[in-house]
Amino acid sequence: MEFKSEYKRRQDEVERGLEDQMEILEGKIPSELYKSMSYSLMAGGKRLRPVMLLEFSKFGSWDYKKAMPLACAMEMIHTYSLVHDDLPAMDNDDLRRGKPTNHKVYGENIAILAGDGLLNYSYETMIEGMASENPGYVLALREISRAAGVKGMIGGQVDDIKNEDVNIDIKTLDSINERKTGALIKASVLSGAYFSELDQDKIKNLEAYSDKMGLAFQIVDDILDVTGDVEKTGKKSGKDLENKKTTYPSVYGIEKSRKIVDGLYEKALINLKKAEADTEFLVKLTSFLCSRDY
Ligand code: GRG
Repeated sequence: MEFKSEYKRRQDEVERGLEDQMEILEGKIPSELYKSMSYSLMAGGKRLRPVMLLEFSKFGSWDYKKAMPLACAMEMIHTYSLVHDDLPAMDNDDLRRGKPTNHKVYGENIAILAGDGLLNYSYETMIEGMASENPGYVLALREISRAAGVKGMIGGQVDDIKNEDVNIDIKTLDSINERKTGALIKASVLSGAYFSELDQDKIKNLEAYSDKMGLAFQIVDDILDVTGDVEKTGKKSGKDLENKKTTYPSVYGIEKSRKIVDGLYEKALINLKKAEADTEFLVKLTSFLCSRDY
C-alpha cells in the first residue's frame, strides 16, 4: 500500500465533506463571515483528525460515510481553535498553514467571530447529520463535545497560557498537553470507535493508544518548532526558540524527545493490535503521526 496516495484519497473525501458543509451556508450568512470561515477551514491542513475519525468508523456494521458530519465537525473545532490561538491576545501568530493568519486578513473582530462561527456550526453539523439509527453516534457526539470543552482543550489552553514563562514539571506539562492537543486526537479515535460500536475492551485499548498518540503528536510538533521545519508546521522557522515555554525538547533535548516519541509509538502499536484495529493504513498513520514523514 502506498500510504501517501491512500492518505490523499481520504483527505480528499474530507475536503469534499467540508465543501458540502460550507456550501450550505453560502449566501445565507454575511459574506465577510463566510469568507473568513472558509479561509481557515479550506486552507489545506492535514485533516488528520477527520481522517482518523472516519478510519475508526469503519470497524462496525454501519456505513462509515454517515460519520462524515462528526468528521467535519472535528475539523471545524480544530480550525476554530487555531484561529483563536493565533490571535494577538493568545499566540499572536502571523502565519498558519503557510498563509497569513485569519486576523491578519480579516481583522481581529471578524476572526474571533469566524472562530465562534466554526465552533457553533460544528455542533449544528453533528446534530443535523445525526445518524440516529446508530446508538454510537450520540456517544461520539458526547466524546467530541467533552474533548473540545472546558475539561478538555479549552481548560488545557488556559493552563498553557497561565504557565507561560514559568518552569513547570513534566506532570503539569503532560496534563496540559493531554487536554490542549491530546483531547481532540483522542476524541477522533474514540468517536470513530463509538460509531463502530466497538466493545469496551477494544475501547479501553484505543483509549490507551490515543493517549500515547496525543502526547507523541505534541512532542513531534514541539521538535519541529525547534528544528524550524516550516514545510511541516506552516509556521515561522524556529518560533519556539523565542519563548520560554516548557516543552519536551526544552526539558529533555531533541534526541531524548525523539526517543520518547519512539517509545510511545511502540507502545501505541501494541494497543492498536490489541484492539484489533492494526490495519495497514492505521499502522502507517500511527507512524506518520510520530514523524510527519510519509
Ligand atoms: C483557542 C480554545 C483554544 C485552543 C487552542 C490547538 C490549540 C488550542 C493550540 C494550538 C497550539 C499548537 C500549535 C499545538 C500543537 C499541536 C497542534 C494542535 C498542531 C496543529 O495541528 P495540525 O498539525 O495542523 O493537525 P493542520 O494545519 O495540519 O490542521
